[in-house]
Amino acid sequence: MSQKDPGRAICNLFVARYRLRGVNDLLLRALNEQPVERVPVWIMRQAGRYLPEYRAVREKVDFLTLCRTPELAAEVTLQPVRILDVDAAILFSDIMVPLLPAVPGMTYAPGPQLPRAITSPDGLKPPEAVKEVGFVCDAIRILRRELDVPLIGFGGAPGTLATYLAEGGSAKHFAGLRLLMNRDPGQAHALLEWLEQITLLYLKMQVEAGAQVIQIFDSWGGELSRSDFDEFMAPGLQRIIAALKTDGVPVIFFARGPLRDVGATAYSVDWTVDLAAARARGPVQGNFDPAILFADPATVADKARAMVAPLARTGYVANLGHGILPETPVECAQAFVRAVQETPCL
Ligand code: 1CP
Repeated sequence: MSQKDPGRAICNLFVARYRLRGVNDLLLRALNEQPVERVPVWIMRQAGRYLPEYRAVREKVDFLTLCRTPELAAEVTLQPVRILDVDAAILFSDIMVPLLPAVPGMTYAPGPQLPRAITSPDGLKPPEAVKEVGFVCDAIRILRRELDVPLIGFGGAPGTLATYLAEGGSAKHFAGLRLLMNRDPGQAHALLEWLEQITLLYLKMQVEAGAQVIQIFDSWGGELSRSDFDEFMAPGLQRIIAALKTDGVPVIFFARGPLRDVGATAYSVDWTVDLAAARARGPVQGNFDPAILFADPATVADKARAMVAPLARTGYVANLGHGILPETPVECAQAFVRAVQETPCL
């Protein structure tokens, strides 16, 4: 990443302000490749069903009510910061939330369920309708007052959102979008461009409200061939990421499988990717296999130290390679975080 990268400018601003307030800015410094005393760590999907405190809130309200109520969304965002002592918070919401205005009748069970599969933006609301989900911004504003670690905002990549739309929700095999890309490439492009506009507006709303880092989740991008990814997905992702970086926000791009360059500040990689090779290309995040958190806490700590030690310098953010699993023992998540935080930098 070049020194002229605009993402660095805002990062430097936040770093300066945070130093004055004496709060934890390790994530911002690591993404910015500035010196760090230790590697920052957080956990993808760190607020969720593995935490008894989260389940207690969910017993009272359904998932969408939780997302739509800023005080509750802020509360469950804070839970893992308190319980695990992680170095970043991630807004509690879901990748499908910005599509609520356009897709009435969406429910969760536990993954998103749509009344019907959607393969075209025809007849749906224009991208600007995303402004109706302002409750997300209200949650961000509450969180910025409460937090002493950086706040990550997030969205789904257009391709991953399209995967759920084309399927009508969660599915066993996600072939719907790939079928559409072959059956009617023009319509696939139209759907993806509509989602690109929604995503950019939505992420900019979060930044304006106070999100300091953006992570884009492309959970299904790795399912595509290189040429399909390059043709259908990469240009839109590059436009979204370039626009956010111009606004001065560091962007982490998460995908499963191979690391594909889309101009991000940092790449979040899964456990099938060689971490040292990924780090050689630029700032990197990852890539502990969430299944290791099912070993005993001492083994978890040993394996966490083994992952972090060779990379213990700036430009690296420790995390899992994908979201934490709902059955994960809390003490193993805590052992992971603590082991990373106790590993000194080189
Ligand atoms: O029953 C419940 O309480 C709902 C379970 C749940 C939760 C806790 C869902 C439904 N979403 C979430 C929160 C969520 N989703 C966060 C919260 C912030 C955090 O703590 O990290 C985030 C970042 C997401 C993002 C998300 N949702 C992704 C991308 C990341 C990934 O893991 O790949 C995806 C693919 C989704 C879709 C989704 N939403 C919910 C579920 C169970 C799923 C997966 C469904 C499926 O693929 O079948």
